[in-house]
Amino acid sequence: MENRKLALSGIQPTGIFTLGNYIGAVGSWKKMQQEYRCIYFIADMHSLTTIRNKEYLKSLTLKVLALLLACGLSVKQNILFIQSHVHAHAELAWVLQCSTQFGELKRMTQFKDKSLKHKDNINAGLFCYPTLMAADILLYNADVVPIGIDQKQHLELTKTIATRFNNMYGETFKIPQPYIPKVGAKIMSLSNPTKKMSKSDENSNSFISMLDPPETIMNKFKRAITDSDSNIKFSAEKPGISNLITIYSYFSNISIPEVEEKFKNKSYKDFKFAVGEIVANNLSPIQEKYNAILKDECYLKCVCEEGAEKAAQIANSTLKNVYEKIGFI
Ligand code: AQP
Repeated sequence: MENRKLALSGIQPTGIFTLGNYIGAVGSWKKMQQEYRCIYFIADMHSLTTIRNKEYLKSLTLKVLALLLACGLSVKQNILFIQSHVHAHAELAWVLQCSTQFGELKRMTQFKDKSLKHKDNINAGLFCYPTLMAADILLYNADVVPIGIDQKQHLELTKTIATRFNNMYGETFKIPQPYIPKVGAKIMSLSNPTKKMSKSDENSNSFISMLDPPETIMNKFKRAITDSDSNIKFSAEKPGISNLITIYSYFSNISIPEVEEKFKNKSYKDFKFAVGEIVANNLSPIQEKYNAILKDECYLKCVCEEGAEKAAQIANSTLKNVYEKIGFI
């Protein structure tokens, strides 16, 4: 009997993912593969809330899959699949929507933020996004969900929905816990460090894409907005330099005070160069692997098929149990 805990998480193919997605989530996914049983998926159904371009979505989904593999996710150890391939996600989401209050969804900050960002397309899917996310998690009875801090509110709602369902129909779902990294839970935009780094930001200088070449990475860090001070010190009043310190700390595996000590007599210019260099050096091997994996369409197809089959087995059994509990015959 397998007694390791289960970790589950997903990423939307709304763009090639950024350094923020990597530090906040995908990097933890990789680290967790030894200690946990892991299920990871590409959330193409979620991305439909903002993307309405068929070819763009198709090609991004495969690219994100190749990039996850290049980041070191093992399909031998984990289940890796595409969300829309497992129909139980949509089905359970409907059931959970009927156990979720309008007021609860209305309070979600991501809905408010994305409604402002996509004023011409405030669709019902965007509003109900957290109930689909709850289905994603509860179908697999995940113990922990590795996420960046921006998704914490959605996970809290998942816990509320699961508890409510359990109270109403009897013990059905495990209550999941968030797993938020201590360093890098919210990597900020390079052009506006009070805003989260996002892969769909229209300003490409605001984020580091995992596929940016070294020169682009160096340039983006060189142009990163920092304050007028010159001390390399982490503080809430200095979000720009603090963001860069966080990124350096993550890749160098040294603590934030150690980063401050290491660069205490250096200028912002020198530090930005060091951050660019360490990021470029860490992304280069991932990019090389990505380019090789993306060429092998047969392999990618096979990964999707095997992943979906394994995921569906677990998800369908949970859904069957739920349908019995709610009285579907
Ligand atoms: N800036 C960030 N810092 C740390 N973690 C982050 N995450 C996202 N941005 C940061 C985490 O990455 C995981 C996957 O995110 P997602 O693709 O499901 O959606 P998102 O949170 O909406 O990410 P983006 O990059 O901001 O996408 P768009 O631009 O499409 O809205 C999640 O665990 C998230 O917490």
